[in-house]
Amino acid sequence: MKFQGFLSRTSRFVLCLTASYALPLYAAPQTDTASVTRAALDPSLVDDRGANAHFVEQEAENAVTDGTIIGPARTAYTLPAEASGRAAVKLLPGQYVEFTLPEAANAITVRYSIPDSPTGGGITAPLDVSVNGRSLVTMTLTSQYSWLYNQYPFSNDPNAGLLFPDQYITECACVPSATTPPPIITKPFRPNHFYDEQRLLLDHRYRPGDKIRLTAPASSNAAWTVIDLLDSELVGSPHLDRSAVNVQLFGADPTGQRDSADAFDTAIAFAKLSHRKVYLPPGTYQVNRHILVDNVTIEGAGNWYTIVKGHQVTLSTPLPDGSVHTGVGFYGKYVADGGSSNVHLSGFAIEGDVRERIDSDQVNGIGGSLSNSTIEGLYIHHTKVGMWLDGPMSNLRIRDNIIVDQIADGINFHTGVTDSVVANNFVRNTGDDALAMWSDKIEDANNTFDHNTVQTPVLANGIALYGGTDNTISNNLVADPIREGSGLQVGSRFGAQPFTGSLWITNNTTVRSGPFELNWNIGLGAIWIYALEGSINADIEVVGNSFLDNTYNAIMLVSDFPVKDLYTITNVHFKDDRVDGTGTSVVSARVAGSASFENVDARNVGAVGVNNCGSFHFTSAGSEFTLIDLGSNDGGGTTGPWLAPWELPNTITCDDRPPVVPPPPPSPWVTPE
Ligand SMILES: [Ca+2]
Repeated sequence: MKFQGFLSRTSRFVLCLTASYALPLYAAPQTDTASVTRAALDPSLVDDRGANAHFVEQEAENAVTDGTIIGPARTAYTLPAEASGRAAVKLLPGQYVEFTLPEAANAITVRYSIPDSPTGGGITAPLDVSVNGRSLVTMTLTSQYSWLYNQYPFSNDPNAGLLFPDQYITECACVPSATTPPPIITKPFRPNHFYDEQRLLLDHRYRPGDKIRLTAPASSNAAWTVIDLLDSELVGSPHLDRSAVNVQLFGADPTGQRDSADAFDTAIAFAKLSHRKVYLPPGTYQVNRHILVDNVTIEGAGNWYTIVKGHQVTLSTPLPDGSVHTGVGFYGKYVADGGSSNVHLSGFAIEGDVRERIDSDQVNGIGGSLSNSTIEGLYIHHTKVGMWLDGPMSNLRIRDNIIVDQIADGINFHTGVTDSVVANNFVRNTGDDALAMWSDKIEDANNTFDHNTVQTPVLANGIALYGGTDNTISNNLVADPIREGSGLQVGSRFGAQPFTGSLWITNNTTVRSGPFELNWNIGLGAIWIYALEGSINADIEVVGNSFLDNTYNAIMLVSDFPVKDLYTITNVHFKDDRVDGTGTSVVSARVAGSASFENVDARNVGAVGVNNCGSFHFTSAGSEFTLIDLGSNDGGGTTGPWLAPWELPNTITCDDRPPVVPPPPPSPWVTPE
C-alpha cells in the first residue's frame, strides 16, 4: 500500500497546534543521512536484502544524548542483547536522546524498554517528545507487554521460583529438584522480552534536519528509560472507499468505546450478499474475539488510521481448538470446517492484548485456513503470533505487513501450506521464530519467503524451516537473534515431515547471528542445519548469502548427542556465499555426513576455519563429516585460509569452545576474491 499526500491536522492525537510550529526561516535544515541504518548496518551493506519499508531506521546509540550507551553486548537476558545492533541508550529521569530526521516525516515509532513493576505486570511511564526544542506531546510508555521470566513457556512473575524444577537448567548444569543441596536460583530468573514499541502520528510534516528529542521527564516514575531506535516515516492521507460497505453504517464505533465485533459480522454478511468490499474508516474499533472471514475483502484506511483493538477475554469453557482465551483476530475457517478462500485483508492495524504465552490459545492476529487470499499492509501488534496459518491450504500472499512485539512467532505456515508467498514484511521482537514453515503432519511445499526483514527475535530463529519440499528463502535480512536459535534454521524437529525435493536458501543476509547456545554451552552458526529427529538428505542449496559479524560460527551442521549415530546430514551445497567476521569458525560440523563448498569466501575469521567434530568417534579414519571442496573457497583469518588443504576432506579439528575473537564491523566487500 502506498499512500499519497500528507497527514492532516485531524489526527486522533490531541496536540497543541500553535503558531510556534512555524519553522525558523533563518536556519536551513541540516540533512544528516549518515545515521540511517538497516538492522544497525550501513544500508549499502544490505542493498536489496530485506523489506523495502516505508520508514527509515535510526539507532539511538548513534544519536545525540546525555544518557548512557549500553552495549554493544550479546549476552542473553540483558538489555543490550535484545536491542537492535546490540546497543541502546539508557536515560535516567531528566535525560534525553535526540535524532535528526534524515527525511521528511509526520510519524515516528519508538522502540524502548522501561522497568517491570516489582511484582510483574508492568508499569506505565511518560516520555516527552519535542521537535526543534518545542514540546509536542507526552507518550505513555508501557511495560505491560514486555518482561517475561523463567522457563518456557515463561511467567510474568519476577519473583517466581522455577516453573519446572525437575528439568535440567544450564545455570547450575543440574536438575534442581534432584540436586542436594538445591542450587540457589537468582531471581528474577531469565528475564527477557524487554522491549516494546509505540507509534506516534505527529501534528504535521517535519523536514529533514529537524530534531526529534525524546526525554524521560525529570519526574518520571520509571527509574530508567532505554531507547533502542527511532523509525520515522511520511504517512500518506487515509485511503477512502465510498463504494465499499462501511462498517460504521452497521453500528461499528470508531471511538473504541463500544464493542464492534457484531457490527463487523453484519457488515461482512451484507458485503457478501451485495458482492462489495468492506471498508473500515479511520478510527479505533474494539473487537474482542475472532472475526470469521471467508470470500470477503476488508480494507482499512491504512494501518496508521484504522485500528482494530481488543482485550484478552478469558473463556468460561475452552473452545474446541483448545483455547482458554480469545481476543482480536481475523480468522479463516479451519480446514475441518471447510477452510476459507478468496479473503483479502489490507490497510489496518490489529492491536492485541496478549501478555502471556499459552500455546493452546488461538489469540493470533491472523489465523485459520486462507487459500487464494491476500494479506497486505497490516500492522500487527501485541498478539501471540502475528499470523498462524493452519493448513492444508494454498495460494496465500502475505505482503508489506509489519509484525512487532509478539509473544510467539511472527508468521507460521503450519501443516500443508503450499504455493504461498511471504514478501516484503518487517518483523521485529517476536518471542519465537519470526518466519517459519512447520510441516506438521503434512509438508509445506512450493512456498517462498522473499525480501523480508527480521530483527531481534528474542527466542528461536529469524527464519526457520521444519521439513517441507521445494521451498525458497531468498533476499531476506535477518538480524540479532538472541537465544536458542539463530538467523536461519533448517531443522528436523517438532515432529515435522522430512525435507524432500529441494530447499533454496538464496541471497539472504544475516548479521550478529550465530549466538551462544545456552543449553549446549557452545556457539551456533548464523545458518544451522539440525538433524534431531531424522536425517536431512534433501537437496539444500545455500547460494549467494552473506553472513556478517557472526557471534560464533557462520555455518553449523549439527545433530544432538543422543542421536548422533542415528542421523546424518548430506547433500548440502554452499556456493557464492560471503562470510565477513566470525567470532569462531566458518563451519562447525557436529554430525556425520557431508557438504560441498564452491566460491565461499571468508575474512576476519576468529578461529580455525572448520571446526570438525563429526559424530564424535575420533577414529583414525578422521571425522565422520566430509567437506567437499569445489574450488575458489578463499580468505580466512589469523589461523590461515578458512578451507585449507590440511582440513580436507575430514580432518578432526574438534574444539567445543575455541576462544572467541570478536571481528571488526562488516565493511564493503571491495575486492571479491
Ligand atoms: Ca539500538
